[in-house]
Amino acid sequence: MKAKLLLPALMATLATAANAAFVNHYPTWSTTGDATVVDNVSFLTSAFSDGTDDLTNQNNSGVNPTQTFDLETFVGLPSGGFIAAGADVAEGSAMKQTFNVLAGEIFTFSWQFLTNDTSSDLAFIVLDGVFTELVNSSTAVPAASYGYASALSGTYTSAAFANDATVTLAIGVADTGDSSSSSALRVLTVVPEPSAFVMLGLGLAGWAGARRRK
Ligand SMILES: [Ca+2]
Ligand SMILES: [Ca+2]
Repeated sequence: MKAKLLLPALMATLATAANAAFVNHYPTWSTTGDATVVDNVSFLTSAFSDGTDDLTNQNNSGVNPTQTFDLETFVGLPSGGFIAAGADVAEGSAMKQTFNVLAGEIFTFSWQFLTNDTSSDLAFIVLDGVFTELVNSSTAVPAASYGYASALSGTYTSAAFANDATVTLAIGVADTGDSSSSSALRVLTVVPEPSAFVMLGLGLAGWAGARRRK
């Protein structure tokens, strides 16, 4: 009886522990550059507001993408941080949020990269000052969507956090090499949640505890 009840109770406790204050979508995230909500999903582009960097104007907000140095500052990189990470960023847009995580938690989100570039534009995250590329134009495949020539979708899952912590996550898209042939990133819900490993571990502990109490 107890064993049957304990695992659902633990899972409910963990679900509650997952950051209740966390907010999924822009505009609650702070943003820089061309950042909007399209079809209820955060939408970032590297397109100028005057439309001069594409055959058609891909800018959504009327705000220009942010230049390299200011973008580095926003996402939490030092000056020269993009180059140091191997990304020759010209301009881009980003969203960021600071939130609490518990030891063992991960965060995960789904993304869709859209591009008119065939070489090196990219989407990235910066987690507490550490740059990670999500995708670049060379791997996008022809698939017209939202006015772009190519697209690629994926899911990002972080490593489990070792300790309870307050972390800052920035997610962005950027032109690299030059500022033409825009790219965009759609960011679906970002969710901090207990890792499967922690869920399994606590589930087994609960099962063992229940057996001991019999
Ligand atoms: Ca480009
Ligand atoms: Ca551009």
